Amino acid sequence: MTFASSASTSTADLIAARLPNHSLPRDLYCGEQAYRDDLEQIWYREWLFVGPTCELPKTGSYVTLQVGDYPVIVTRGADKRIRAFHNVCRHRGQRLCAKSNGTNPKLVCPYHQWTYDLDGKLLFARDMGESFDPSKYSLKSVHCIDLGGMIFICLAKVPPAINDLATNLTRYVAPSALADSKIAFTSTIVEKGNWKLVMENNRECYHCGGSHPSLCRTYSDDPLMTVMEGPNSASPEILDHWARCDAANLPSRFVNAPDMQWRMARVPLMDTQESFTMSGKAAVSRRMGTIPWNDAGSLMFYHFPSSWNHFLPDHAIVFRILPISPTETQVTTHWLVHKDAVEGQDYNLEDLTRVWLNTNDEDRQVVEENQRGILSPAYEPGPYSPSQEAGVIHLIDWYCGLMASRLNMQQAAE
Ligand code: 3BY
Ligand code: FES
Ligand code: FE
Repeated sequence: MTFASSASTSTADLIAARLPNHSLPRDLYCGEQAYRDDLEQIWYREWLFVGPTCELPKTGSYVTLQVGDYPVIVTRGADKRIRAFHNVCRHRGQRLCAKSNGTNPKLVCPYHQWTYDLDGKLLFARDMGESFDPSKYSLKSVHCIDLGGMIFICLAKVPPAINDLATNLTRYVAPSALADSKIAFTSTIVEKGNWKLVMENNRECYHCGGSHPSLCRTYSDDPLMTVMEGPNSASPEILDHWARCDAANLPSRFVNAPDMQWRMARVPLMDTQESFTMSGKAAVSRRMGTIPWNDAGSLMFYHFPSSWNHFLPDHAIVFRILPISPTETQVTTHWLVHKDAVEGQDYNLEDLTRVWLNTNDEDRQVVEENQRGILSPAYEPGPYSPSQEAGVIHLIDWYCGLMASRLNMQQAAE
């Protein structure tokens, strides 16, 4: 489903005309042009979260994803390195791998069986003649980096700097030992809403009381707990938690990119509860990594445009969003547990997944209704709550700042 935007208003003009601290003009949430511009300026240029490295447990493991027009494949080679490639055969352009994940010793094109090594080199192509030089037909690579067990890719020729995120994320997730984890469960859903509505919804808990009965058993919807505009706006409870974590060398204090593209902080759950379960108790008897206590809370990490995450003592939940159309977004969630935790013995899937399966579905419903309302010609941008929706303001300001500078630069160059 696509919706025509008013042809006369460019994305740059829509952004220039937006009201500060208000939701965006309608066409930015549903227009075809704005969607193309979001792909070109954001999704094809920023680092994007793919998934955890444990999704590629051994040589030959692969995952595929679709970023706008680009099919991408991520593999683990014989040297154990994780690499990303355009998932496009160098013969006549077949999509090389159609499955979302699996294991293959080599990448064989289904059309004429050109065969590539896991590092992208073309190994075999039948009947191509004497002068054919396979070394000229390796898969095209995509920038790929492993940050403490979290895989990111970037489609740009020259990716933006990632050093600051790399240093912080690697340090903050180290106690969760993601390399020693496994995927216990994965859910993939499609929300009929623009990707910015999906991310906006995640950046506030103004809606939590009204929408998330199971999450609210353990997760406080106090904006001082969930938004945290900076290290000093945290509640006394969080400050106490950080002091306790400092003493145990557990990285926990609020750190962020200056433009708020990412933020991480460890916050306690309500009433010293342990995990996002219906009971509030840990879902997995075996803790991950070296996290010292059951009540260490959640290390919350988001990264625009594609991810938010919770690293709990007993499990981690990592989320990836990908735009599918102006009004559709794919949301993939993985539940990670210690690699030696045994299902049915150390955890059961129902306890582990119930709260966030519910929460994702509740978020899907509010996002879809949000999109439906915005599609009305009667919609007009409304004000964000300064206390409850500061996180949404961070997102929208980051988005508008980046889009304005890139679109204006492009215009100047034309
Ligand atoms: O997932 C998060 O980051 C939380 C939970 C609910 C709303 N959001 C701020
Ligand atoms: Fe891949 Fe022909 S298109 S082998
Ligand atoms: Fe929610």
